[in-house]
Amino acid sequence: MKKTILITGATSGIGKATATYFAAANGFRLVLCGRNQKELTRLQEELGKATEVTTLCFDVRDKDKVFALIAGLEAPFSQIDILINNAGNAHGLDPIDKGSLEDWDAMMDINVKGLLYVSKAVIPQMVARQAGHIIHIGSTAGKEVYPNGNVYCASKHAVDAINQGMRLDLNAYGIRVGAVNPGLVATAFSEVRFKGDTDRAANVYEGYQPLKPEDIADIIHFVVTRPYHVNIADLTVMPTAQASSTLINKSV
Ligand code: 8X3
Repeated sequence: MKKTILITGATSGIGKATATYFAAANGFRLVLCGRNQKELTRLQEELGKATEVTTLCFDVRDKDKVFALIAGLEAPFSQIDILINNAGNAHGLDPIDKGSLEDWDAMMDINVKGLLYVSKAVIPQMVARQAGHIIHIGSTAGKEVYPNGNVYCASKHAVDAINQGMRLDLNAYGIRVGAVNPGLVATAFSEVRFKGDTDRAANVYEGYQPLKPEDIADIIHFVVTRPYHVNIADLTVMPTAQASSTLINKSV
């Protein structure tokens, strides 16, 4: 029987790679969520050749829309078996005394509060069925703090805490909860962080082999396809060239 997988932030980066990966894999139908209706529609057309796909256009910050659209899902998409909390962004890389309030709001609102809204919209049906799987896309920035990472790192440390807390609280219902925490992945992440400064963004991934979004999609698929008694609770993945947020070997 096919499982329904809901992916937030599905129109770019790790989310899009994960949607593409699961469409090609056997046994999954997709609920793709994102802010870009045009790209959602394009993905629905492309991936719809391989499996059933529906789309929900919302910003995870818009809690009314998040709850309304998820509640409005119809069969065969209404039972969400797997939730991938992927939507997230970095805004700026400034020392704490120079950071912008808008950037701070965006990171806390999207990475933390948005993740909570989507989770709260999905968890009750999982509790009722006493089954389900929630995977948070955290970050190495949720495991260590690096210079100028301040609020972004705080938001990802919050994801780490939410992952642990959710696993504790949903344990009684037999729901699997875990996180995948990537290090440096070559996506539009740095372009967003540096607000379109493509040279600065490209520099982040230059001189070594970063992870590709497909590498993370492959790992998420591994996590999802373990037997039900196996829960990957917390997985950190970095490029071989990366040992920490600040130590990258550019000679390998
Ligand atoms: C993305 C990885 O190192 O830019 O979360 O924080 S990093």
